[in-house]
Amino acid sequence: VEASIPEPQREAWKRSQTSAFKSSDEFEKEVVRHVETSLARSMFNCDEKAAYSATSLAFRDHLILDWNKTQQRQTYRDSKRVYYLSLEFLMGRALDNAMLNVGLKDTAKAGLADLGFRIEDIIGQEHDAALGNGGLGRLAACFLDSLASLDFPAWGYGLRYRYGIFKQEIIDGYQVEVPDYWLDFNPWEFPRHDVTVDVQFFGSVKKVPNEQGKSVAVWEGGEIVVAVAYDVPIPGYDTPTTNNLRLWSSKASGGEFDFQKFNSGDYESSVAEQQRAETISNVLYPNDNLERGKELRLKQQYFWVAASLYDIVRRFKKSKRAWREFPEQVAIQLNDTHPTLAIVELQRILIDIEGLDWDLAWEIVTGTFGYTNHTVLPEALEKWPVGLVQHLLPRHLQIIYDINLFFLQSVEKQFPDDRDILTRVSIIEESQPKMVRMAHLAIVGSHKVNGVAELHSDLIKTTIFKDFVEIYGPDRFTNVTNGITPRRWLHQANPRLSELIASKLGSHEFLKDLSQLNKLELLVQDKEFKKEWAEIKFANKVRLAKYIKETTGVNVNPSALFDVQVKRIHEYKRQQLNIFGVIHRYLTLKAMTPAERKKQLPRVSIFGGKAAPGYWMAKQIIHLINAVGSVVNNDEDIGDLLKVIFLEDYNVSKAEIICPASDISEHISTAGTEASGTSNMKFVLNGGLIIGTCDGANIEITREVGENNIFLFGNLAEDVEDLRHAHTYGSHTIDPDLAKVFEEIQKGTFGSVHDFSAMIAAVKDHGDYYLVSDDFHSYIETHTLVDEAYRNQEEWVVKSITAVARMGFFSSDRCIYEYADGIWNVEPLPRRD
Ligand code: HBZ
Repeated sequence: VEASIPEPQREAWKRSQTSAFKSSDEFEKEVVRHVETSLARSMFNCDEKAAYSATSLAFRDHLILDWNKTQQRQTYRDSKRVYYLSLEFLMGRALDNAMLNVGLKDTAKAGLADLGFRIEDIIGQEHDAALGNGGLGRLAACFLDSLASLDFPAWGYGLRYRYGIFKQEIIDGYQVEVPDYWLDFNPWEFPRHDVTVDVQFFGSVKKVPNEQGKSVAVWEGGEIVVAVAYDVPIPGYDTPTTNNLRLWSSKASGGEFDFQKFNSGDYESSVAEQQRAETISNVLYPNDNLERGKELRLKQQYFWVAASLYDIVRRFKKSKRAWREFPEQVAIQLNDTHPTLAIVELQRILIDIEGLDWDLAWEIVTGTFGYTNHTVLPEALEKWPVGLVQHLLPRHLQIIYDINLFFLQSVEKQFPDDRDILTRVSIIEESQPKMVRMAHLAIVGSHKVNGVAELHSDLIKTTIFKDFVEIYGPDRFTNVTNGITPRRWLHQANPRLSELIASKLGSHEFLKDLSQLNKLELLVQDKEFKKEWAEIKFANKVRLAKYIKETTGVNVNPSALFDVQVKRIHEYKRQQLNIFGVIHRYLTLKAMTPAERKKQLPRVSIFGGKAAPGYWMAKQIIHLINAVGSVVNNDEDIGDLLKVIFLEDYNVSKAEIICPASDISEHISTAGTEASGTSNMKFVLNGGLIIGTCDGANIEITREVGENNIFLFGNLAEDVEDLRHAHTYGSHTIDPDLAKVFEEIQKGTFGSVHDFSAMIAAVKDHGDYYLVSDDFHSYIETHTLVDEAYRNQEEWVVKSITAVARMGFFSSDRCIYEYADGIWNVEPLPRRD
């Protein structure tokens, strides 16, 4: 309040108000101004990088003016806000998105051309913001886009990693990790050096009497690390609403380093403290669906959660409302269990600092939080050793024990004759060492728990969280099937398709209401439309073929069937099944006469994805794919009939080139393991069909697009347990076609027999946990069906159009409405007062 300008001077401010550029002339002026002032360059040394920087700064100015107005309006209205807590935001590039959402891409294109640049080259200069691993992080980014586009008052909170997910290089067929230092120039963030939070670690707890003689806990000692806010504006599509993503960066308290120590000659320890503090936000952990229990990871979690909650509570307190109104003003969504300490931290703030009673505080806490689960894989469920929590966060451990005590007391009352249930649901696992089960804490501390696709939400209710359904009843559990933003994944990635659709539907409204795509079904027999549809797919394949040539040196025929599997490399996602299938195809082709071969349909098998650096088996899978590629791609008998490509360093901006160029994409996880999947949605929305198992969102995609427009294969989730049991206790025979593939590998056809033996042993000798052999036959047969279907291009295009027309459900806008309605109880704000 003290910082605001007094009434009499406000006229002068209003007269001087800045306004954003609208025409290409104004845009050019802004670009030149930024080149000459912000970048201190001139027309004599303005390369594409500088032009990118200046263009971004011009758009940033645009966004931040909208951002200011949005924040003022949201503060003035003081309605309920959503806070999305996620350790990952996989944002990709910002410039193209900003241009499209603001609606000034054509203006910028003309302006840049006038100044001597091609807009695509300028867009291509940007380094991806890659603060995430895979689906979970990208989902957070799609949600931010939808929240802003739908005018919800919403903030994201995350960590400002200095290094995002590593850059992947393929050297001699092996993955090599290179650090992703992306911050040397990032025009999309605003450092807020005045917005800081002191975060405490370690120390001890003592009980002291307060004024009323009641004993209260005081957490003291230990060390302080400072969180500094960096704000990233999130523009909505076709709305002035611009929300905020606040990322925290860590720095040492007491300035850069301890001068006293420095002056007394203890240089090393003064710098060490600074470095220890900065380490917290230094690097993103590169594991997806695996938890390794590292102390630094827990530090990251608490650091981010404590800073975010302090900020949220500070904002709430400005409204001077009563504490019990907190859940009516604040909804906090936990993106997986990574931010679960927020539950404990809010309880701590309310009881230790604000002096509320436990019960009222706990009612506020559970009314505030919602928890989204993204996996049933046991190795991905977070657990922390009690000793580690005790050491790092002594007061939080006490509160966790109290939460658990009250929870178990109520369970005991409910099920007086069942001792086992207490052991099963306890937040503390009585193992050696004892562990804090974060998922249990998240369920107990939230009013809603959701899975991310129907099958997955059913599975969590019947398996890992079954007891909690008994305890709380089914209403605490719900489903919100994932979605993707059509702005980035159709309009931005596939501009020609978006324009074609807009020309037929009469406007771009479908980008705001994706269900309108259904009107395309009326056109499936329109010859001209089908022709254009097919031409666009072909042009996208030509673009990808060019990219493949540039990056791998391999020529691929854009008329071949493009078969794509891009996602993190993981045994449960079964890239090994795909590459075994490719080898089978290769052997089949080799066994043919040249005349027979001539009749075969050419195919390009395209792979991409990163393996977690410590995931040895995933790295072997990458190696095998590359090894197969170097044999097959150079086999003169085969020529164009089969090419095997591994695209290095798959990321968001590459996905934007790859998704529009697939004929078929692979979503082939062992049934019951992939919670949802979201790239399946991206491919279908771009007119590609999919081959998949009955897993995750594939099931709902099938329901929407119809069984004729998708290729399903493999065992069902309900049969997996029995099959695994049979592998271990019965006789386990390997599919004969797969056995031939193994023999070929073991002959050394693809080199490194030793390297690949573990992949084969996993299937043959170690119980084939992921059912590769069980599903192999059905997989191969289904690929034959794909080939047959593709031969009939007429029909294929009809399938492609029909599928796109029926994809409306998978917009992340629909997800956000479901969260807003069923979990957050928030409403959008009107765009203007
Ligand atoms: O979340 C993914 C699921 O595997 C996928 O099925 C789903 O569509 C998507 C969005 O709901 N999960 C992840 O991407 N998980 C992680 O990346 C991850 C990262 C760090 C962890 C654990 C998991 O510690």
